[in-house]
Amino acid sequence: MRTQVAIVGAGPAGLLLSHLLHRAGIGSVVLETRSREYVEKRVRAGVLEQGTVDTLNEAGVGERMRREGLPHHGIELRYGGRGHRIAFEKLVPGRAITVYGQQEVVKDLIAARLADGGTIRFEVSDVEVHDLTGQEPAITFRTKDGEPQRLTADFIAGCDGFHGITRPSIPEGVLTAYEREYPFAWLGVLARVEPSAEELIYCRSERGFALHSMRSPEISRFYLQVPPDTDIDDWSDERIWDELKARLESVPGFTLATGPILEKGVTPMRSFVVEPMRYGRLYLAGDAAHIVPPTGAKGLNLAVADVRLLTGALTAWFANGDSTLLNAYSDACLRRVWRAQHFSWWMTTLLHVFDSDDAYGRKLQTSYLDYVTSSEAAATTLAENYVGMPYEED
Ligand code: FAS
Ligand code: PHB
Repeated sequence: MRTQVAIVGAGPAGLLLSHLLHRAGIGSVVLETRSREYVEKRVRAGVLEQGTVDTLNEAGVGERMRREGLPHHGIELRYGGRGHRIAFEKLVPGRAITVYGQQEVVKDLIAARLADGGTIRFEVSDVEVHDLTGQEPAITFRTKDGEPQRLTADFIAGCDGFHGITRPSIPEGVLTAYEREYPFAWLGVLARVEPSAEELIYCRSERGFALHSMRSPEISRFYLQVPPDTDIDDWSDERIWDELKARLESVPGFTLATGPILEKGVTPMRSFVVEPMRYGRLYLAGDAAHIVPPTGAKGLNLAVADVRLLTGALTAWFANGDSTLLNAYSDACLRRVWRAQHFSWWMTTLLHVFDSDDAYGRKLQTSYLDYVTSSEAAATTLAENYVGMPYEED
């Protein structure tokens, strides 16, 4: 098999890259270890930055998002018994977020690729990359039926997430990794219950962080800060609702509606970046290159930003052999990646309870929250990062 760009991973990064390359007249093949059903059901991110929404609309895959997505023009910071709205319409006029599940974006992209005759090979195995520094890198893998295959290409895109094989295929000593672990995890809950507020609520309670989010007028999404080694089996539905109520029902007049829990799971919290995001003809994009704690809702959106840049760079190379943008790809991505890394770390340290914090540390945290919710300048920094900084290339 041969293609122009071989893409490892059918998450948001790999699928959007394949779609944008197709629109630029560039062929690709996507290899995915999981089944189509699995990737379309995987509940992950829920918040799309303005830039992500614009990118999906411009790429012709935004129709269902426009119909079913929920535009939001603010979020609430809840602490000390009070709620404080960060009003995007006032602080960053014209920019907002859209609540639309990552799995919906994945469904829309898979449907578009297949409708355009794109090639996505699901349920492959034994994926290995070869000859990354040559002119014709290759991927060997087994098909769903166990048939050995070799795919050669001009370029390989590593879009296989944090646990994929492309980043580890880069020889020792080439990459520099930057990492920060957090002393807690998030317990995520999907429930069939009408959201109890119209917007997202980021709540800092003495018992720990809690997030009220949603997927639709009938489906709510919640997160609880829990110890890093939490076993989900220790959390009955009743215990989850009790803890969510204990943290979120901390302002007068707010009652948390409850309902059947459809899914629950524990997600570790980490910050991670590798530099550079390329090696020879292999280019990393999305979680394969960087991870952020979900507090800033940046993970999926960073993958989109990487893919926009990689599409532009590959288009220039295939059009006239110009490798300027390919050579600049990693640095261009990393400028946005590090801005999002800092914002995600900042939101996480602002809103979570750190057992290591002494009384002084907790007073600093409250003071910072007071500042962000009383100063227009401070609130604007949160708002412009949350809705997404403008793309450098625009
Ligand atoms: P992905 O991990 O989405 O996709 C990688 C794909 O590669 C997967 O489909 C995987 O099956 C496939 N793959 C892996 N190894 C392979 C191999 N060897 N060969 C072929 N395919 C391979 N972000 C937020 O903004 N908000 C959130 O609330 C949030 N919650 C999250 C919860 C969880 C449990 C996780 C793990 C992540 C969460 N994220 C969240 C981050 C997440 O949304 C990512 O940022 C986003 O999925 C990044 O997309 P990709 O880079 O495409 O990586
Ligand atoms: C979600 O709805 O899944 C979500 C929203 C905001 C975040 C993280 C996750 O910061």
